[in-house]
This record gives sequence, structure tokens and C-alpha cells, in this order.
Amino acid sequence: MKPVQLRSLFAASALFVACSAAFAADKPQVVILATGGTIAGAGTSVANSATYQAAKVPVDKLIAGVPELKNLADVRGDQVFQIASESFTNEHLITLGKRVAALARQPDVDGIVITHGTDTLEETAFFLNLVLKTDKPVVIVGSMRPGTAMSADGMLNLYNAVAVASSKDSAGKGVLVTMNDEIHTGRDVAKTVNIKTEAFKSPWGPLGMIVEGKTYWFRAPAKRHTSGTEFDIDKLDKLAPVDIAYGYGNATPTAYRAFAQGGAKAIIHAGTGNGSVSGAVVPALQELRGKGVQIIRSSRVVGGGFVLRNAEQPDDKYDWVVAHDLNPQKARILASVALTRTTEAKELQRMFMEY
Ligand code: DAS
Repeated sequence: MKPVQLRSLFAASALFVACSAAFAADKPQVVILATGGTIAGAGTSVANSATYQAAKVPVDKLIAGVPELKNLADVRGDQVFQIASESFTNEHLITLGKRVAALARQPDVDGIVITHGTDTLEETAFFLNLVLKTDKPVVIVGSMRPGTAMSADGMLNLYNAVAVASSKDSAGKGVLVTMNDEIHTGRDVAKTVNIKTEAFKSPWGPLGMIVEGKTYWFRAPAKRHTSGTEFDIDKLDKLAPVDIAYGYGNATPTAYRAFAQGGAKAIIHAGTGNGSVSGAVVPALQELRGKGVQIIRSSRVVGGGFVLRNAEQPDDKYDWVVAHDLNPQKARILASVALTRTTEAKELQRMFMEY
């Protein structure tokens, strides 16, 4: 090869190196906080899509399992917990929330992904949506099958979550959940099937989709969230104890009284239909309200409607609250945050209408 050709080859490769370095400098900086769940699960056979141990695989192995993440962002991982999410407590929520808030304040962090079990993912997502004062993308992701199974969904879900967390278009949309190629708002999404990959649904529909690492948006959240919230994780060290009692035929006041005895500051009534309350239970709820326990009517009927105030129950007269369209587990999250700022039912009702 002639010297002049050699010189231009060196020049070209030097230019390539400089460009790729510059490109690397422009790559979004994404932190993955791992908490456990099926996405970190392991089974003994590829045929075990539902029989496995959750919360086994560490975050660095999750990242190594999807090498294509580096095409999307500079990614680093941190193992916050390693638990199945049915074991999440209010203390876990506070610890995770403070960790995310601190990262979001760092100028060298552009987006945050949280890997999480699917059982209570919807609760954590709503909690963070209520208390994080940031516009940076915070994306929660899980999987319905362990990485050891045929057609495992965790790899693509994680790739999609990093894609969403890396995209400037994701900013200001609140806490997001990516599952099964869809982008959901942390406020609305719920696990509606316990054993299929198409498990997560939002009653008012997803916000968008991710296809081959690109986000496609079709709507934006309508309720207050993140930088528009009046709540602040940095001022929260404890959540109010709130419990949920199911409504059904032949219901009795036993559970409600037991929860109040146990220190519940509010009881979410997961009522039949429009949050209806059995005639056998109403007097006990009135008595508990008189003792300062908040009564919040939600519905066991899953998504797509909302509990109407003063319909079959005189909520104004009883000084009760309606959970609007929030399912019982989401209503518990909002009540446990809201009760750190007020004990007035009217104030609680405002919050249930705005968040
Ligand atoms: N036990 C479930 C959990 O950790 C496993 C999962 O689906 O992630 O939520």
C-alpha cells in the first residue's frame, strides 16, 4: 500500500475513533436500580415459564444478558434490594424513593430504570409518581417469565425500559412502566393477568409503544404527577398505615374493626359494584369514622370505570372519601401518602380527584 493511501487510512480511522468517542460522550447516562422479582428469577428448565425462584440474578448479570443496551445508553447498575415484590413494605418504598430522587438530582444521570417484581409493581410505580419531584424519565420494568425460560420476556422488557429512559420524549410524563412492548403511566397500570406475558393493562389505555428501541407516543397523563406533585419523598420518612377490606355477599364488620384495632388510619373498602357497602357493614364504618378512621370507597370491579360520590352511599353525610378510578391497592398508596399531610376527609377527596 502506497504511503499516501496509508496516511489517509490512519486519518480515516483517527476520525472514526474521535467520532465514536464524541458519540459515546453524547450517549444518555442511565442507571438501573434492581430490586428483585421474576426479571431476576431463575428456573431449573427452559420449560419452567411459571415455576422458578424470583430474585436470584444480580443486576450486573441482568445488564450483561442484554449487550445491546450499550447501543442505547451508558448503563450502570445498582442492587437496591433482591426480593420478590409481594414482600415490599412501606419502608422499601421510602428507601427506593429516596434513592431515585437522589439519582435524579445528579447532572450525570439522564434516566433511571427500576427492575421490579410484577406483583406490586403497580403500587411502587404509583407511589414514585406521587412523590418524585423530577421530570427525568423513571421507568419501572418487570417480567412474567424468568430469563431461564423459553420465550422469556425480561430481556426485551429491559431493553425497552432503557430505550424509554434514554429518550428525551419520555421526560415530564411521570413515572412510566414498560411491559410487553407498551409504555404505561405508573398511575393507571395494573397487573390484570397472573401468568401471561400480556399481563399489564391500563384502564384508559397505554401512553405508547416501543418498537426496536424507538418510542411511539399516543397520549399523555391527565392527572398530577412528579414535578407537579405537592408531596415530596425528601420530606417523607414514614407512610400512614392503611389497610384494604374486600366487599362481598355475607360480609361482616370484623375485618374493618380488626384493621382499626391494628392502627389503620384509613380503610380502603374494595366494594362490590360502585364501591357499595353492605347494610351489615355501614354502621361499623360510621362508628370507625367517628373515631377518626378515614373510610375510602374503592371498587373490586377492575378498571374502566370509577366510584361515583354520593351515588348509593351518602358520602357527604358520612364524611367518607371515594377513590374515584383508583383500584384498592392504588387507593392504599395514595391514602398512605396523603395522610402524611392531612387528616381532613375533604382534603383527601381533593387529592383523590387530582392525582
Ligand atoms: N413474586 C413475583 C414478584 O416478585 C414474581 C414476579 O412476577 O416478578 O412480584
